[in-house]
Amino acid sequence: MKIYDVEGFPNPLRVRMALAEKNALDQVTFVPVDVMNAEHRSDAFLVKNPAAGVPVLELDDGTYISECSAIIEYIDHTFAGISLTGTSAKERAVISMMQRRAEFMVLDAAATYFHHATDGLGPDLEIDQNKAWGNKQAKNVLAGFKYFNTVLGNAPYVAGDVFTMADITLFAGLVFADFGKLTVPSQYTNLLAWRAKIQDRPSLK
Ligand SMILES: N[C@@H](CCC(=O)N[C@@H](CS)C(=O)NCC(=O)O)C(=O)O
Repeated sequence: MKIYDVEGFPNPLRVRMALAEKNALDQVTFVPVDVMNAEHRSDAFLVKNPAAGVPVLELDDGTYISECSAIIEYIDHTFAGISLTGTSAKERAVISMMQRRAEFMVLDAAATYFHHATDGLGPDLEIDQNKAWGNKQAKNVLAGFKYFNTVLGNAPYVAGDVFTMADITLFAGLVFADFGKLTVPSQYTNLLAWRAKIQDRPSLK
């Protein structure tokens, strides 16, 4: 299988982390996408992902799968190792809920702030910026930090007792927040301690 992505970007990091957690990085061929020159908006790439984003997984039968949560579902069910998406009905539902919260409350909000209220990827790519909308999302990111600081005061990981896809999404959200220079306030000690713990995982080395 192939993964079209850009090394070092927050969403591609999610999938690379999932593969690393499964010890499966060597099972995939990474194909770099020239996002800075808008390759992801070309007709050829839009066939792979109409949302014009990376990463995209291409299976050996030619199926394209985009959206990190869907790609990680595929990875989780394909490779052995720890479960990233849960096994029981309750685990799967809670992980899915918490990963979606991490996505919209932190990661997507930080991405929107970065693209709309900062220089983002530069003037050639950041067309139709809406600064007010971007700045509103920065407030949402701060609310997300507060929420997850509380969550992580009650449990060691985002979806409970074990590391899952929800932790991957929140971690990537903090990376995206860094891109936009949105720092986690120092009083959010649970969130900061969790971040240090995740940073220490072999999958991030
Ligand atoms: N919801 C998508 C987000 C994908 C996404 O936005 N990726 C970013 C890279 S971190 C991208 O391709 N950005 C290109 C752009 O903003 O033009 C996912 O889960 O994969």
